[in-house]
Amino acid sequence: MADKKPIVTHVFTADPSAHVFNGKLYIYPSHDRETDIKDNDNGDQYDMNDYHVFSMEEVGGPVTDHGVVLKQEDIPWVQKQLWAPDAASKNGKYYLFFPARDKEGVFRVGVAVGDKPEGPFKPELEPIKGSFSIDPASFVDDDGAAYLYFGGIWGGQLQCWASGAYIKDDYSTMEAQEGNALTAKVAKLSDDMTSFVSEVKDVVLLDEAGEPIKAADHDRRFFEAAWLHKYNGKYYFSYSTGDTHFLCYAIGDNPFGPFTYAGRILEPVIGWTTHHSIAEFKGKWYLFYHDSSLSKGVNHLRCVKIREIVYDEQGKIKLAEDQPKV
Ligand code: FUB
Repeated sequence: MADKKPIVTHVFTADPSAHVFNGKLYIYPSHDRETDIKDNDNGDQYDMNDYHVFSMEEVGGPVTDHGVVLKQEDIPWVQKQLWAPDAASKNGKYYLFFPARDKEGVFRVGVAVGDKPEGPFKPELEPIKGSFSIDPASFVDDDGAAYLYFGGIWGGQLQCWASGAYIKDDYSTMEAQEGNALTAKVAKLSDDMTSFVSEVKDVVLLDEAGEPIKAADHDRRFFEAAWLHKYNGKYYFSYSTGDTHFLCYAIGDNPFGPFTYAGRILEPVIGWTTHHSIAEFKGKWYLFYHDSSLSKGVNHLRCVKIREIVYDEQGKIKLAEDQPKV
């Protein structure tokens, strides 16, 4: 696979959520920073404390860094770890969704509101009621209905909510060991995008036989980094497999799923984590992802990159560079 250049090199960036607003491409990434915290399975080394927004007129063209648009010290409920964000627009407002640990150390999802895609964003004083775990990804359907996908196992604490209520654990068991895999979650958002108006539902991933993906199937089970996009009337749920380092996707007929496993989008990259988004811009589709090449392999110092993707006749996703040139 051809190497790609980071979109920016003056700061470390990760977990890119891409959206097109007013004809421009905006990227909402995590802002990685240096730390002395040693790597662990809990992800303590991902100790980020603010967000920047980036925009561009063309893929491959100059990138504007809009600077700090939200910072930890301005969010009253947050203790630490501003992880992977996403953004959405509705009714002329812009919303930045973000996960962070609250004062008790429990990951929740917050939302901050702005008047422009590039922020700044003013945080709500409390996290979204009923939210938990990490990696929020919003999806606004053609009918205006909006949904929030979220969840992540291991350090993302999804396993702590397996009973429906938070059970603090010692992280000795990071995920289900047998039976069906833990699932990502989805809830419908209110018209003002700041609360849930449905119950939190499971995002069920099925295998080719129509059976739920199993916990032992680490090549295909959901780990973190949910993303939802629509192509040709179908709903594509994509995600990271974490410890096997793949980006995979599954296809469904509505935003709540179920989704049937359809394949891999990206093989492992340099660095432990893998996290992405997919968006259409100026008639082409792109995969936004990160690796740790800019830091020469430091897991928590990552850089955002972009690759073009295409869909085959069956709606399967392929990297454009892997396709024969015609
Ligand atoms: O950036 C911190 C965490 O690493 C994200 O929330 C995960 O998706 C992984 O990329």
